[in-house]
Amino acid sequence: MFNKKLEKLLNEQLGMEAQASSAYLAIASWCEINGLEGAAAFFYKQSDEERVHMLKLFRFINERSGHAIMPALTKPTTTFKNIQEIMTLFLSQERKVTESVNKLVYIANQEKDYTTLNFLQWYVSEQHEEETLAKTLLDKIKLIGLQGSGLYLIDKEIGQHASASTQDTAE
Ligand code: OFO
Repeated sequence: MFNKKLEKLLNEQLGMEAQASSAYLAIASWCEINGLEGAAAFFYKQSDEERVHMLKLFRFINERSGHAIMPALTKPTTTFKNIQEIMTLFLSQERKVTESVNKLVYIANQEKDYTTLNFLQWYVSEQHEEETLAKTLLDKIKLIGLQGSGLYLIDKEIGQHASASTQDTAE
């Protein structure tokens, strides 16, 4: 019998992944219409990845004889000041998700649900990767600045990570 407390929390996690996918899609669209090709490619990709993370949770919950439920999503932010604001949002969004994953790990351990604990390890390392990437990109924006050709260089740099992070969507 699948632990009801964990089923509920995993469903909430699934909602967070869906919300992140929607938020990154809105960011990608804004970047695209504002000439930020690299950032648009990056966030379209991030959005796809979050959807994959959501689907993994769907499948896992149902495999454990629970019921995965798609929640209602809130409308994401659709306009932004600049790429620095976007990257700051990206980092804080990822930190929120990490916190939630950590809470899940703690409870899975407490409940002695070792299958869920094992399943969550993938999310733990994924969050570490994403947070590191968000922080690196934000640091680069601060270092290079958005003046003159800075914005062009930043956009190019971010775009390079769109083709580098293929790990999740390939699964
Ligand atoms: Fe789902 O990987 Fe970050 O949020």
